Amino acid sequence: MNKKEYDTFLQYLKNEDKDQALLYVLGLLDQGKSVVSVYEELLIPSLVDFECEDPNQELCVWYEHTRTSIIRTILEASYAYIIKEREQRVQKRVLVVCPQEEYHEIGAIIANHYFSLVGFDSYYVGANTPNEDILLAIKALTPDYIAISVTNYYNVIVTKKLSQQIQEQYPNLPIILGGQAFQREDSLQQVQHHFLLQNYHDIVTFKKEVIG
Ligand code: B12
Repeated sequence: MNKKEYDTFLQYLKNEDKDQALLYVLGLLDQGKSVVSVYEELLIPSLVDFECEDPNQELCVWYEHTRTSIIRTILEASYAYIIKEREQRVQKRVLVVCPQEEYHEIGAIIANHYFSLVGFDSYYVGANTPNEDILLAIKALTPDYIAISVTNYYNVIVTKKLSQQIQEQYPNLPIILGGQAFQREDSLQQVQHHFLLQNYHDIVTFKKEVIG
């Protein structure tokens, strides 16, 4: 990790300077820094290690929302570099979803980008997607895998139901789980699944396992 780059980026975020934060990251990508390095060294730590420095705690939610929104913009803007860096297509589709009530979507967007980067045709539906709509998306897109991203532990129950519905209606569709909620062993045991993937390295290993 390049500490100078991270400190510079963090300063832009602390100033809520969306334009400079975005231009800085695009500049690094133009200079040849890889998408994965940008995500792992700058974007992910800036959210995971977020600490509110304002003594007025009421304002912290606002700071958190603003930072998330800036990171989301940068993630979307980096997609052109994913197309450039993408490995040979593997002709397999992955559908990435956040279940009902799951508003945390940055992890899902990153997973979607990582699947694309290693050659999958990856589709992301959006945060807080009702189970019925996810089942319809499966019908429309006919994916080879479905990846469910869950951050909030309280959404494990709705995910358990979703996983059962998928198994009933699409018994041959492998289910991938990921996200902070599944760092807990008890959550993982509640939801039927075939794979647990949490980061870029896991996705690379998964590709080797299923594609060869
Ligand atoms: C930003 C944020 C929000 C934003 C999200 C905006 C958005 N558009 O996504 C908003 C403001 C909406 C929000 C709301 C809430 N939040 Co919040 N939020 C966060 C925060 C600060 C960052 C989350 C984030 O984006 N992290 C960065 C990403 C990159 O990390 P990640 O999600 O873990 O994803 C990584 C991996 O998990 C993995 N991954 C994730 N999914 C998948 C899927 C696959 C297939 C793969 C391969 C990998 C993968 O890849 C990513 C890269 O490594 C965290 C604090 C934290 N330390 O994480 C709290 C946090 C997640 N929130 C929390 C809470 C409690 C809430 C609220 C209930 C608060 C409230 N009272 O309103 C609501 C709940 C909303 C809901 N029902 O979902 C708690 C969750 C605790 C719990 N119960 O489990 C946390 C941990 C804060 C805390 N310490 O209490 N939040």
